[in-house]
Amino acid sequence: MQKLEKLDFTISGKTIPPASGEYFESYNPFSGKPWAMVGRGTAEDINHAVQTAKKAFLEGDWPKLTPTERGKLLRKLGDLVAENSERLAKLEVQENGKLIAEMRMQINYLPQWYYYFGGLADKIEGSVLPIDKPEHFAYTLHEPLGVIGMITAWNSPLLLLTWKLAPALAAGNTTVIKPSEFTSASSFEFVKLVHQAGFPPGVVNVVAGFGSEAGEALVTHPDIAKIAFTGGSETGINIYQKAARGLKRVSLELGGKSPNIVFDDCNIENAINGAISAIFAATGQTCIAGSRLLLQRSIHDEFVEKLIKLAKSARMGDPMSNDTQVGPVTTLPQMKKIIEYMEVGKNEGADCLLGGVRATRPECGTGWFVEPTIFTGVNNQMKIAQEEIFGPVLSVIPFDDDDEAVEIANDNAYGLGAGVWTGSVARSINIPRQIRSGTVWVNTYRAVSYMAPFGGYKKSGLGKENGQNAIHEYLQSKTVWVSTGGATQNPFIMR
Ligand code: TXE
Repeated sequence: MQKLEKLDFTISGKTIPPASGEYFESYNPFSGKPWAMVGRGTAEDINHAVQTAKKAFLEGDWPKLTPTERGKLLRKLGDLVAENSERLAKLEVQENGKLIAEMRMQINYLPQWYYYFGGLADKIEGSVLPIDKPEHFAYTLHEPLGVIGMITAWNSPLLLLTWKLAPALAAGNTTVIKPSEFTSASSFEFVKLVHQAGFPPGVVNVVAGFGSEAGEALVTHPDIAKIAFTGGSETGINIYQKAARGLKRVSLELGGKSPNIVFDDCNIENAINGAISAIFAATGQTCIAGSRLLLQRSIHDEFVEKLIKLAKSARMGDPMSNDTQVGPVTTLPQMKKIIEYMEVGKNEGADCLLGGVRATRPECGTGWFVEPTIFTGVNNQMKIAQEEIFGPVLSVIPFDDDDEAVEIANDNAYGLGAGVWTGSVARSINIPRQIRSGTVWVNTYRAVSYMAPFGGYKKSGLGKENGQNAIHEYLQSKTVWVSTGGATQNPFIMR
């Protein structure tokens, strides 16, 4: 058997093998076969990386840089990501099986985060307080937190990392990154660009490994100031509890069960395109997947018929091919989870009008594919309407009027995204106000930007990524008091 390439950690700018000497396999979801061996990080490797990042935070070149100089480094990093985008996109497809067209677009967009937060680095201003105490001068400073642990998921490894890293570095922190055990390779390649851009060694470190080993070691390490996490809600809650013991800050970008609400006054063709891309793009493996399609009863049957016709036309196959429209599922456990939910839906009494099984089309080969699936007759209390499946499985739920649409939309533990399709100006303003989720799209879906705050309500998370305020997720404020009065007074006389 051909020997697989070994992927090691980056600590202090150097390539470091795992302390245990152990590696695990990384799989290509299209072939279902391993293609590389990834270092299995343990508490020892995490401690090494955290100590390195702590040193880089406290001494050396990094804390001496002015915010303007940090901004320049970030912009240089953005340029390097742009120059290397094709290579990084292909590497991600090899590990997460998402379409090359999508990953190319995603990686080509990443430099904007480095430019935006690079530009913001020297615009963070404290304030002079119009203080009420005579003979005192008081002002505030915004200071970095220290070493940030970043734990990412497998669906969009470098995008999820960039949303954390760009503001954290702009704010002056240092980092230890623990990518998903399913998709470590692109983070290793990316960190080489960080050093090529001129960031001092130790500012950005990467240690791979499993959640219960390397991940937990990072969350519980006493020198970590904050954990920035994207992943499943149960893991997020577990991290939140563990971080609480060390009084660490957290930002958590978790799952979703987003409602996509279609009113009968909308442009039907637009809404059909929107509904399809909301659930089948990225094979449904996005936190913002529009997995609950709420259809006004008057257009239900016509809409479903057209929806199925379009969904049926999706070409499945090699995600590296520009012709493919639906790729494989990223991981074997995820594929099994999706198939289980398909069975749950059938047993709950929903009507499976499309798919509902593993895909065995010849073009899917030995890959981990499931058929795009549409359930109708779904009641919002069913498991397939309440729980995050994270796959191409759509639950169609009928409603009669605006109040009922809002009630169904909000009747869920999650609150990440929501879609509203309508031709009415009043609805386009009134319905988003009533939806309890962090983002609402009107007559569009899935749009994100470096300048638009993103994050969940309810069980979808804590904190916001993107937009100017995201930098404050990585800063803390200090108040400085200065006496201008000369002599101090008798401490036993209160003023
Ligand atoms: O995620 P995990 P999994 C959802 C989706 C999916 C489910 C499970 O529903 O089916 O989560 O996916 C690290 N301490 N999302 O199991 O476990 C882990 O190593 C510290 C939604 O892959 O949350 C990886 O780096 N870290 C989501 C990261 O957490 C731990 C994207 C995410 O893995 C840890 C992905 C621990 N105890 C899945 N346990 C989204 N928001 O888009 C795991 N990890």
